[in-house]
Amino acid sequence: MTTPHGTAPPDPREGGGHRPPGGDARRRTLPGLPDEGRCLVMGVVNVTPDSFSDGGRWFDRSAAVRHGLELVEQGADIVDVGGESTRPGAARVSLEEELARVEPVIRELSRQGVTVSVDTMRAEVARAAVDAGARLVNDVSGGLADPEMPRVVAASGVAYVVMHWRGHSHTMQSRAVYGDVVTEVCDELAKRVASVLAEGVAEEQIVLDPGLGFSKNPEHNWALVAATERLAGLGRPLLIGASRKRFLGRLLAGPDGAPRPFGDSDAATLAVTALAARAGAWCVRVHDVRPNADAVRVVAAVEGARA
Ligand code: PMM
Repeated sequence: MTTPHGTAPPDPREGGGHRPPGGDARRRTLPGLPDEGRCLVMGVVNVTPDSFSDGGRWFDRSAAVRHGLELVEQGADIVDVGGESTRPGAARVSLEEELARVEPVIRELSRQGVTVSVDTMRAEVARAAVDAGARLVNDVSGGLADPEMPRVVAASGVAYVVMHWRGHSHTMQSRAVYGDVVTEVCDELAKRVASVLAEGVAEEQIVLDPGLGFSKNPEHNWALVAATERLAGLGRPLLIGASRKRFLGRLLAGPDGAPRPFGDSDAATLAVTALAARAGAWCVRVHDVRPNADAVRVVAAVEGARA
């Protein structure tokens, strides 16, 4: 597979990230990542036995690589490889186990020209992943879980997702307490950004993510989805991860109140994707890539026609 993005990421401190002339700051190009002039699609490969919706399916290394390639064929711009489940209540895996799960998959996908991100909270995994070819570090803890993370990201020069996070899986739901969830998430993200900048991460590396489902109840998630435009208006690229999350399954509960199973909420994910793309999100993180890749193209066509 070939890619126009096969070169090493430029050093963002040398101006690698830029705003397209007359373009939208929310959609600006990030160092080493594609710029398609529309909301990007990040396909998920969880190399875990126990993730939210696809745990166990891609646990085998070659199955994970095959799945990553399949997602690119279906229209993924980025493939996000993770080795640790973040579902509520999940136990942490050891560093060695996480490394063994993700490093070979990232190396092989990168070798085949795929733009890969690594979903990890560990600096050492991020470092190995970047060495193996990853172009983005997707840290759901926004640098809180591992104090070394911002320095490793700064030295690597790759893009960095700072997600809103209040604690590890075993405690996160007890921390879903907010007065005004949107304002609090914005404020907490701003603090994280200030902190990682102070550690040497460059402005142009940073992507924000409200962390749907992480220390949030359904009403918090819906308030954040409703506020996508405000979040995108913070002036940084915005990533939205709604795919197959519990709040979608709860919305679609049957008459008996039983939430829809994870794999059966893909149409609801698609609706969030279209809304997020329209509201200026930089990228959506999804499991079922093809329909979401279609949806972001529809939104881009409508925006193009309006312009
Ligand atoms: N959600 C999950 C894992 N990683 N990363 C980002 N940036 N944003 C998210 O919302 C996010 C994430 C959990 O979902 P999964 O277990 O279905 O992959």
